[in-house]
Amino acid sequence: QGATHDPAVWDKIKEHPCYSAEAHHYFARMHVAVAPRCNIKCNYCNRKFDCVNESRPGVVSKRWSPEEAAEKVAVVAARVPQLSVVGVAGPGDAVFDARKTLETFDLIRRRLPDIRLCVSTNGLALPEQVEALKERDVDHLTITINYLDPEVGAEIHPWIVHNRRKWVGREAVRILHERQMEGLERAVAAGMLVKVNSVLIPGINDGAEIAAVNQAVRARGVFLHNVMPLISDPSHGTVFGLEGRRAPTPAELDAAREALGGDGARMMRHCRQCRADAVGMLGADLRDELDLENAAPV
Ligand code: CLF
Ligand code: SF4
Repeated sequence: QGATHDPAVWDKIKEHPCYSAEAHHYFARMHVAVAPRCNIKCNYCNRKFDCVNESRPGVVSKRWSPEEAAEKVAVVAARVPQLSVVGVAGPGDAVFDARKTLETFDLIRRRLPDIRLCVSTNGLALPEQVEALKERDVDHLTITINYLDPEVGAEIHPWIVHNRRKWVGREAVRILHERQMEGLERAVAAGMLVKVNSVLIPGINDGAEIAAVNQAVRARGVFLHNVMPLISDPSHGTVFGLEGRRAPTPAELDAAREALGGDGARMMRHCRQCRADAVGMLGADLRDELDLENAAPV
């Protein structure tokens, strides 16, 4: 757990409920679903719903404009003293839809200069946006990385849109992989604490592949690796290109995390696979209680 002894790093994680298992008992995050568009296809994602970079599939998040989002964040900050982090995690890709994400952050910063900002992305559009995110003091960045081997990748991501062109198959996943690694390297070089989420899909990327991902991202200075289970309930809409794939059992998930984290490397184990509009402590959503749609402005 080396780097947590660094006071500057500790300062950045001590109030972040995802980056510190301890902090999730005391601090809350709020997601604002301002980024509806996405530039890749994940076979576990139903595009009508939310990005599962961070979110439970099969739920439709409340989408806001940047202005609405900033207003709602101010309302929550006034009513939820534990609020320490605001993140954009969809419902599409927060970095592909960078204009909206950055505008939202600028508006939030004017009202809440001390809040921590967090972003989740598939990484395809990341290399060019690292600087703009860093300029806004985004210290926490999550990239979803599910494969290194293009054979494996092609089973998970059938196509991408890059440079105004659609790419399919191995060519698509080769580009996505290169961009994810470049984005990760640039973000680490910019001083961000980068977390990698990997969706564990039995029979596709479990075993050697997930271990290879873990090695590759650790070699590039990732702060935390979060291996999350595929959610394969058909009612959640995740079956499309992964027809017949089941979620890992809790024992399989534990074993995969154990195999990667055995030498003390940082593994996240308390992820709740939040919705793109989640508000509150992890696992205890306050959306209904706060009734944000009808809340008076602050
Ligand atoms: Fe949100 Fe993600 Fe930031 Fe956390 S969630 S953008 S890092 S503030 Fe956290 Fe939720 Fe797991 Fe994400 S528990 S899904 S890891
Ligand atoms: Fe869906 Fe997110 Fe994948 Fe885009 S990156 S296809 S929104 S899971």
